[in-house]
Amino acid sequence: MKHTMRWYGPKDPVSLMDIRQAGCSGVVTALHQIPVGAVWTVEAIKERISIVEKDNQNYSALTWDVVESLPVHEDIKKALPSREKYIENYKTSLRNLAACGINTVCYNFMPVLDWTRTQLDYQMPDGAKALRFVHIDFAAFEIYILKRPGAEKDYDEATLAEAKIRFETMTEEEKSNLKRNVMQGLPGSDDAFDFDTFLELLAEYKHIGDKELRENLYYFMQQVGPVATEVGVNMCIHPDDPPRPIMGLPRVLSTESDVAQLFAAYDNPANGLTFCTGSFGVRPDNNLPQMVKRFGNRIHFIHLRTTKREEDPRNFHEAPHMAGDVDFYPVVEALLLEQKRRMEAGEKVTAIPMRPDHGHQMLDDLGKTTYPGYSAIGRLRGLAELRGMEIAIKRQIESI
Ligand code: DNO
Repeated sequence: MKHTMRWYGPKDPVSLMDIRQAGCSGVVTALHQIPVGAVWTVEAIKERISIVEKDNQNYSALTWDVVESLPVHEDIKKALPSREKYIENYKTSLRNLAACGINTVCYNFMPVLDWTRTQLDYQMPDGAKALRFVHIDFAAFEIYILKRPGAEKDYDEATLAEAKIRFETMTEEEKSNLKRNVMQGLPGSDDAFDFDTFLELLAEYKHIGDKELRENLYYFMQQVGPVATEVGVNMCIHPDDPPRPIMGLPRVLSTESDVAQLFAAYDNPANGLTFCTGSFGVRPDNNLPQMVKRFGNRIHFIHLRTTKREEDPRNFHEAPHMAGDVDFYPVVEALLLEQKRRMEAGEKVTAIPMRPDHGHQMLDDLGKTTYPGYSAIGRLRGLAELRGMEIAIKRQIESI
């Protein structure tokens, strides 16, 4: 695999040198400064490439391997008439990226929110901090803090009763932390992001159910897919996180069958997958090694991370990479066998870019402010463990 790390750009407290010294040969980044829906110009892309490559003469080389993400405008997800303009812009960005030699583009199709957690500093037994999702806290948030109309309808009696008690016993500080944590998953969120705007965004999905969102995703892929194919860009959708509907919003990329349906809607390798073990792995009904075997040639990017379901299995926290619900051995083995297949078939990309996804906040990073899940040392630990496993399995495959 090609080892990479996410880099949020020049403002990221984790430097390119940190990423290099973690043992990576590439980064995954995005032009976060460009508003969603606007074209990524060749000039802006080239500028970022030159920043990534600036120390390549003096140190081991880093390359920009994957765009994570080229975000999809909400109007496309909602199938508004203005989607045509945003789809055209998306195509232009794909052409521009290809012209600059960047051929792997990650995106997601989650309405309004991206990833969602209720706690960003869950203390692990060793004192490190992890991201966590607590079902009752989330219910308490949307019913009593956000006050989403109709939220109660999404919960059973027992959950509603528990959420009520939870809210009533929460301190003001806990309430404001919960609000801040959930809102972190909103692209571009900040303290100024008010609930009224948020509720309006949610309400705009009132008439969009599972079926409609699927149609809108497939339409998007059918439109941009031919351009991606023509210019040699592999698109790779990121699964929903958590992989189930939340806040009354449909989610259409959570399971093996969701992936299969999307692939059938535009049957071409350019319509591919970001295989995120952390997101898919939250559901016990997702068989990860089986998914790798089935979708192998469509996996263009890999996120390796695991969560641990808690006593209440609707809750999960992000576990150490080798100690969660994902059994990495068969997953990594299946991925390496896919690479072997590509090599033998003489395909262009034989080392699939992977990044250790998220990591605990630990050691020196406990005192620093970093992007939630993206501190340096926790990811370095995850990468080191995964790399060891990869080397061992590779040896084993070669010796067969
Ligand atoms: C979370 C990430 C996601 C991912 C997007 C891709 O840490 O994995 O935010 O980047 O969903 O579009």
